[in-house]
Amino acid sequence: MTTLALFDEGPRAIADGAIWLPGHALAQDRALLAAIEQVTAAAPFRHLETPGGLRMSVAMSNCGACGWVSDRRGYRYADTDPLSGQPWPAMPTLFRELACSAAAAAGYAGFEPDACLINRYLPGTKLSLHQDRDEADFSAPIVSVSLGLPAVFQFGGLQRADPAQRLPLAHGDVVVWGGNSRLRFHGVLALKPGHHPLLGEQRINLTFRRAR
Ligand code: MD3
Ligand code: FE
Repeated sequence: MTTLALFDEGPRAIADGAIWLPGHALAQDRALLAAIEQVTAAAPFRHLETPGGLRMSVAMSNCGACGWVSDRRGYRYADTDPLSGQPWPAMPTLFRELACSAAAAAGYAGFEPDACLINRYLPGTKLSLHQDRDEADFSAPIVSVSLGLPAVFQFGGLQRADPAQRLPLAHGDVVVWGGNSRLRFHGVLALKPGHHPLLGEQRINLTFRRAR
């Protein structure tokens, strides 16, 4: 007997090296949320300071062997949470398995994330156009998982001024960014207010990275 996959529409290439897996994380949404709550009980969401002294609009936490941090000294991956001085919480097995299965479905077999950045958006939160380039090896993709309120994701080219496309990202969507898309500029428009049945008034995004 086959199971009807009513929501998972299968992989779709949205750019060279970038694959959208609509609904790929839907079946695990409750378990993912429980794991996020466990991680953020130990490493709470916080608003990092940019090197220029601005408070980031997105609230962040991490799990895994290392985590992405920003402060007056710059952007980097750190083995410990600067708030606690302790190692980041371990990456839940469910997280790792989801990231590896999504990467494999997108053609990136063998992806082994060592960091998971957890971003929290409340209404009005935005993420300005940027590149993810603090990782050691750009041959590994980044896997992103969207949960909660929908957001409009923007992705441009390899130069900040390149024209940007918009992609609506819904609860349960996974996108794998590798190959020629790995260093694209990208960002998230201000989150619109709303209510999500499972997450309430927020969006949470997980990004799985091979940082080292
Ligand atoms: C395209 N997060 O954490 S996920 C980030 O929705 C980040 O929270 C956004 O950008 C969010 O750095 C976007 C999608 C994403 C993540 C990494 C990428 C798209 C990407 C790296 C390269 C190109
Ligand atoms: Fe990014």
